[in-house]
Amino acid sequence: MRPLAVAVALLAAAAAAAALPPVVKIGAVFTQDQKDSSTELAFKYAVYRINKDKHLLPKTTLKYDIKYVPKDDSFHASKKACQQVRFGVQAVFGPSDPLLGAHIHSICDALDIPHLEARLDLDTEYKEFSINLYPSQSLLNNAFQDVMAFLNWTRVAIVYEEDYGLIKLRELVRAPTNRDVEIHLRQADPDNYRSVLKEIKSKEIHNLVVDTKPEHMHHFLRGILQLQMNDYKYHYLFTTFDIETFDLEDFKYNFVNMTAFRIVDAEDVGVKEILKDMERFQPVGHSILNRSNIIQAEPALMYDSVYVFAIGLQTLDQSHTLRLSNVSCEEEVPWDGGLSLINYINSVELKGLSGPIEFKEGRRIQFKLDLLKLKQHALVKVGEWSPGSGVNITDRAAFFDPGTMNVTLVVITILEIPYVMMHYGKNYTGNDRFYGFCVDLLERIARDVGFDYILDLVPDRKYGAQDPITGEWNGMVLHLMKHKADLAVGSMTINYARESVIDFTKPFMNLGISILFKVPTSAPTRLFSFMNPLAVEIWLYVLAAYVLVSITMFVVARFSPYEWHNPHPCDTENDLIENQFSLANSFWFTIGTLMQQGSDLNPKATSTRIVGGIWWFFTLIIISSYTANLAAFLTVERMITPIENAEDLAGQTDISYGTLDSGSTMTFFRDSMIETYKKMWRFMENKKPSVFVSTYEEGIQRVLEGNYAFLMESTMLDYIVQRDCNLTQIGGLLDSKGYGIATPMGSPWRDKISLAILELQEKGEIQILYDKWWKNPGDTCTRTEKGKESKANALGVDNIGGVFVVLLCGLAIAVIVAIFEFCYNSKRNTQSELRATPAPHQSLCAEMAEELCFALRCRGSRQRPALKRQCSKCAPAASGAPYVPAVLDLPPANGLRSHRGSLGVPIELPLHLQHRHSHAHNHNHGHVHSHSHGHHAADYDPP
Ligand code: CWD
Repeated sequence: MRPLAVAVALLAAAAAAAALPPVVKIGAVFTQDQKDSSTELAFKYAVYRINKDKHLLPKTTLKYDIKYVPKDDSFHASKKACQQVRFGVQAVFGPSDPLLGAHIHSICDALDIPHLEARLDLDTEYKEFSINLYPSQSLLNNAFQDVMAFLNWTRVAIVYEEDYGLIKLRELVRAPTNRDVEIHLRQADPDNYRSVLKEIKSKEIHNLVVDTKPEHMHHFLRGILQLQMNDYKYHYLFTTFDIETFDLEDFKYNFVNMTAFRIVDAEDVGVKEILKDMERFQPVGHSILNRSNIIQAEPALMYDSVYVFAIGLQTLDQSHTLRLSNVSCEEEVPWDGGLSLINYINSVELKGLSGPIEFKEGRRIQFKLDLLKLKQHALVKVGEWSPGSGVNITDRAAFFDPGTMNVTLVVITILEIPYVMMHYGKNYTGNDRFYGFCVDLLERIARDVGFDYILDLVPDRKYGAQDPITGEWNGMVLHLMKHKADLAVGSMTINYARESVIDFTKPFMNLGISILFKVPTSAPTRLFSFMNPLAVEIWLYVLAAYVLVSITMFVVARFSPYEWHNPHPCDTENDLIENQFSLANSFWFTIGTLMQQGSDLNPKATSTRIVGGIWWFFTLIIISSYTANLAAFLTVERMITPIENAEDLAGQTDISYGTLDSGSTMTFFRDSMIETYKKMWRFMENKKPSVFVSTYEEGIQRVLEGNYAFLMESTMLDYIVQRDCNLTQIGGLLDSKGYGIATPMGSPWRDKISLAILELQEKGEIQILYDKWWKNPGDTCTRTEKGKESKANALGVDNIGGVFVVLLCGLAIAVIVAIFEFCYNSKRNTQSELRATPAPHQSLCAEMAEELCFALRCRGSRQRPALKRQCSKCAPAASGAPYVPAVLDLPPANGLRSHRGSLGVPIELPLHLQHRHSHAHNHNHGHVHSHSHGHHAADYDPP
């Protein structure tokens, strides 16, 4: 008995250690059309591989039961699933159909049997017994959105096929808040793929998200070819993971953009090995891999799901016992081992065919998507996306490089000398018909970037402007917007309105708007043109200065005692003294010096000399300024320019002005917020007949006819004025802008051409081209330069106003000195011993008042008595003894004796006066001394 008991106990212990049963049954449900499909084969291959693997489940064998169910027959599918449950499966795999999948899942959920799926599940609710290896749609939508944002898509068409397509891609429809994306949604099936594509093409939408059924993809691709939507302008982002399995041969080498994600990284070493092994496994006539040994996403996910289950079992084996399920659909009693098994499966982390695998609540949260882009010869990996790090583009050039293949671009242009000109004649065909600056530039750019081109003229002969009412564009801009051309080359100005509907390269030339006008006629010679060097106000000021100085001279001389002298020094009886600066003489003195001729008059007093000196200084400056400017005026050719700048144009209506029609110059004035330009626009808009011209030649013609100013671009203006000496530029530039090569919005050529332009600029090639086409080797009109140099202006107050200030200051000083002299003299007089009166000295004020009265009384007269008055208070003792002024400027002569008066001023008295003088001297206790040295007027010695 004892050995038997021991043996039983050992067997029981062994049974407890082997937690997994030797056979674990699994079920798989496929739709009937999946019979022997790559998905079924991948499932079988996975089971085969796991059973072969001695490490994964060494003591357990997986045994599968496969059921095929008709599509759309959920009843049948449920029945088949129940059969598998009865069979004792520990997990159910599939099916991929969403409807059938939901039914199978409800059975598994009721019986606590793990359900492993690899299908798109749009139901976001948590399912306890489901493990889905297909990435959740919201994460996939994030991936698509990231790519769209990277590509900067602003107008997108989403083409979907399944009814649930809209729910599936709903996150894409909701544009991200930071970007303004216009989305057009269209449901399409093979019957209307073409019409939907046609509509998208007519709407000029070039970016498409394509979510069609994989089995219909070739129809869709054919539609693209039929509608010729297979050039570089179009970009298709496919939602399928299986783009590599489609035949894209027809789309290679034509630069159409095709992008998609793949979930199986076929370049991964581990994946490659499995696929190689799979290839050997596949039965004859059936294949898991396609012709190019690529596995589709569905079989790969099926393979991975079996492995996830196996690893779940393996981990469960380490701590739990897996009790076999013994449940049925009829009893509805859940399997008690199911919960722990699903939990172990949920925590599996694995690197499978579909990359890293991790789950959270049965949903796959870890995976890696490779971003593929069709290049010329093949689909290549250009980036990656994963839930944690988002999109990582490793080959940006793949999206923005138009390639180096021979591609022919349609280039439109407009005839404009010297940018684009045309040879007429049979000898010239194609691009050879055109020549000019822009044609040369295009040739160099095409060579650098690597494209061919067909140059053609824009039919409506317009650059392109937007109608402010309808909002419609015309000209080359419209052509580009409609993708009727790839490039627009010419004197095409880059501006805001255009840049918002088309793209521009970097500018190749800078310019601004200026005024073209007819050369002004020479001013007729005038009789009084000698007046021109000085401004009118200066002439008036000079006249005023002349009068002022003359009067000042007169007044100052009258007040200054040193300007009075005996006119007849030899006449000792003469008791009159004289002042040379009468009113007339004062005017004569100033005019004489102004005319640089001088006069006989010489000021003697300090005050009058100051007046004279400052006036000489004034005349020196005025005359030399006048002479210098007169020389300039005589050498220049004066022109009559009725307008000098845009403000002058705006401020008048006699001369009409206009611009090129539908060009950027016109829109500059139309859209300007500057008052002057607004005013000019109102004038141009309302002027009848129209001031807008359709060609700039017409504008020039109107300018030459006269009374018309043409507002045009400075580069063209330079070209014209160098060649036509009757035309000239008026004023400077009104704005600053550049010419660029225009492309349709989002064109891949823009950046390449910009680079080429920058390179040509740095090498100086654009300057060489400019010189070639602008600099006229023949007779260039240099009149403009001469005109600019020869401008001479009348001197105004700003130029020589200072000399008037100096003059006024000088006069003020002279007046002050004269007052000082006057006061000084009056004071001396009050103390003078020469008074012929024994009367007491009169006060200074009285003396000054008397002197003042006298000066004023003898208004214009040059003479006054030497004894100037019979003072009431100082009446002469005898018969009116004469008063002797402070200075009696008498030359020494025979019979004359010199005295120094009480002022200390030497005086020469006639002999007959000397007696009286000595009398007075005695009377006044002898303050006057006799001197023998004489004084001449010119040798005036100031006090
Ligand atoms: N253009 C213009 O508007 N005014 C001009 O004088 C010349 Cl020469 C041309 C057209 C302009 N460059 C444009 O792109 O619209």
